[in-house]
Amino acid sequence: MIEVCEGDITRLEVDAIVNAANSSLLGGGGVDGAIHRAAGPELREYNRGLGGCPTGEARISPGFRLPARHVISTVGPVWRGGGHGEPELLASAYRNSFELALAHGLRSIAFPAISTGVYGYPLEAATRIAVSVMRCYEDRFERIIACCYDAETAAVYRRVLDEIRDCSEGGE
Ligand code: AR6
Repeated sequence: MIEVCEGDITRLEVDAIVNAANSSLLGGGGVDGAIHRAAGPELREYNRGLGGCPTGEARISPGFRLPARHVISTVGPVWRGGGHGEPELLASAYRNSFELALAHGLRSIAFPAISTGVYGYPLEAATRIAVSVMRCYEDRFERIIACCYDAETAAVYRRVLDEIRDCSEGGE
């Protein structure tokens, strides 16, 4: 079951919220800033011990002051025109976040629209990759939430979820 929610990911009571982080894992703007503010300084302190995260990989932390039990930080690609491995790296960011959640026995997970803000990935293309990977994991989770911060993103997710109904691991 994949749900589209419109609003602030930091409010969700789920096993894990995914953070669209940068490779330092120490905080930034956008959803990353919101998650660090809501989790408290403990998240930054904890993440300092993780030693960063390469693009396409994921790391797990406790949720600290968040209603979510864990934060899974992943680093999406910066959009550089599409010919620099961006689709594969974005698919890996989603896939590695799901795999980490499964390895920790988590059953509910919420994602922001990774890379579509500061990192500039075109929304439609990014959503098609996100949904393609989500379809591969929907049977293994109770809840998968696409947490969209604005109405335009939510509308694109709803339409793409209608169009893409099967798993295609690499994106498409
Ligand atoms: N809840 C849900 N979604 C949100 C929230 C929120 N509270 N706030 C923003 N968004 P971005 P990126 C949406 O820029 O493109 C940071 O500085 C936002 O509207 O947060 O992966 C990091 O440190 C957009 O749809 O992430 C990195 O340096 C989506 O989240 C860099 O930005 C992603 O936008 C990562 O850039």
